[in-house]
Amino acid sequence: MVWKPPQGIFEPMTNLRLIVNLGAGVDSLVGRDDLPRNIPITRITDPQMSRMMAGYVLFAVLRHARDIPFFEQAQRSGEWTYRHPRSPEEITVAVLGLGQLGAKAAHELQRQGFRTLGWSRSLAQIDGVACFSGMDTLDSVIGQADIVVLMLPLTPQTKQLFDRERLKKMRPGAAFINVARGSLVSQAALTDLLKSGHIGAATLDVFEREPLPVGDALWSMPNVLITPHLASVAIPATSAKQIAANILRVAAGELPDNIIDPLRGIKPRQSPCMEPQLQHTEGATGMGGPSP
Ligand code: OXD
Repeated sequence: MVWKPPQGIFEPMTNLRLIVNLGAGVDSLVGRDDLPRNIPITRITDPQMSRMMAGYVLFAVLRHARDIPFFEQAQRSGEWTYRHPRSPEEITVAVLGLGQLGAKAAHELQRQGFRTLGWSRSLAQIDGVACFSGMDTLDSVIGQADIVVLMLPLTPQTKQLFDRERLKKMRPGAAFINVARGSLVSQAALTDLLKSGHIGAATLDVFEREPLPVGDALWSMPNVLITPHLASVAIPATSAKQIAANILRVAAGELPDNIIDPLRGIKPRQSPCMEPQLQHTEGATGMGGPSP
């Protein structure tokens, strides 16, 4: 069972039958050249992790949507300042990445009444969510959103996908939430755009370097909330059952569940919120990575 295993660790393990990634993100395994051949690699995907992630995303979106940072600031100055609440229908939230975690978060957001857009490499279908796919739609999805939520997997194709140019496509004053991976984003550009106010606020759970170094400008920015990579974590009680079931499958000569392809990432599969007839647009996006 591994989480960010060091290079070469598997070489002496000649009896290895199964590798379990102790988390949902498989970016530390994809594309490595030291993985044993023909040994299945699985990841943890349990509904409680999706629920925990959806809870964090809902909190972060509601925090921005209900102007909570404004009231926190007003309280610090001892001011009773009224700002009329907006209704969720007036607020557009874009969820980028509609894998198991992203689909659940998008589903919860639309249930709250937000105008919810979803974007993923392969076209998804989620009730009440306007779904888009393909690189040619990404900037327009970002440009419509008051709140952008990043939930994409990190792959060679998505690394730094949110560079300065793309971040500038966000609506002036929009909020940015990243619960996926820091390296999807140019942190320097994000910091500059938060300073200039082009990006109005951010909730960041992940960073290019973790822990976020002492003295990083993001720490002291009043429009940034930082949490230490805990939006969702593997839950031992439920993960252990999933791992045990996979060990039994392998022992019985069967293939385990939740296999990932170490060359591509997560194997395309349906998310619980998606309809059976997924329309795959593979190739059209120019992204060869896993189904986000
Ligand atoms: C994960 C994570 O990928 O915690 O599970 O980031």
